[in-house]
Amino acid sequence: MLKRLWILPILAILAIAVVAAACGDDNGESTATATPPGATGTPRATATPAASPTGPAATATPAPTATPAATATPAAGAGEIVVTAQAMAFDTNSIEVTAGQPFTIRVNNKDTAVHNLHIYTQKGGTSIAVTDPQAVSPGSTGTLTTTITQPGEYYFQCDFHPEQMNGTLTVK
Ligand SMILES: [Cu+2]
Repeated sequence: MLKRLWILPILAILAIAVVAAACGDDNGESTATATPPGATGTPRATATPAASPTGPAATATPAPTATPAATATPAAGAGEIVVTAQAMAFDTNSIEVTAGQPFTIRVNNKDTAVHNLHIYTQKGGTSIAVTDPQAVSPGSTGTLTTTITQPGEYYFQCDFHPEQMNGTLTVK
């Protein structure tokens, strides 16, 4: 009788344990399955937008650095016209400037002869302006700065080689 009395509670405990284990497994599986989609989806969505703002902010920083460089380039070349003298010739026979605005012509003498650039009202006309110095030595530069208020076509030449080196200065 004693042995049977011991067995009953043990069987009951085992039965309860099996049911509890079964329920526990079901709860564990259902809970585990439901949690991942909700939990995983939310953090990922939050993480993506957080990373994106960081990227554009870092890209925007180098942009301001590029702006000053671009602004400096046009400002330096705005009022100056460069003309090269080489092989007894100017590299252009046409220069255009704006009426009433000061302009500078820089003559780079890359030749072995002396040159200059002289502006006249017309060929054989009245002098308006000439480079400083008036005789630009080989390998050096001369500059001419003036303002012409009257629009029209003017004449420029090298006084040392007027037939080979000349052109038209247009004032608009
Ligand atoms: Cu010349």
